[in-house]
Amino acid sequence: MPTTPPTTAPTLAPPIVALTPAPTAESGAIAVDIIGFVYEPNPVVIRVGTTVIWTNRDTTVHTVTAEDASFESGLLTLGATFRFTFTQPGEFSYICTRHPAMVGIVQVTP
Ligand SMILES: [Cu+2]
Repeated sequence: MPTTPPTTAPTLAPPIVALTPAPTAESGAIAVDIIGFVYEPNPVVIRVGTTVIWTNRDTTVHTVTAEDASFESGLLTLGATFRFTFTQPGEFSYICTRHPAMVGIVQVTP
């Protein structure tokens, strides 16, 4: 005789809810625009391992330069992008070397 199957129905696992940020061109990446001499959005708060992609939307050349020199975009012309993956938690400020009043912050949480 085969074993009697359990009479209770198996419990259905709750649906998996994807905790994804707003869609970007690349899954898991955060987009920051450089527009009107500001970084937008700013600051950005991300998890360790997240890639930030900056895109220059100005006709003026800008840079994305970490104040601790951990990343450096070089000169970004209109439409140019720069990406950096943050692998350490902390607060990282960056500037545009052409316009040092432009300051951005990336907060990286563990
Ligand atoms: Cu600039």
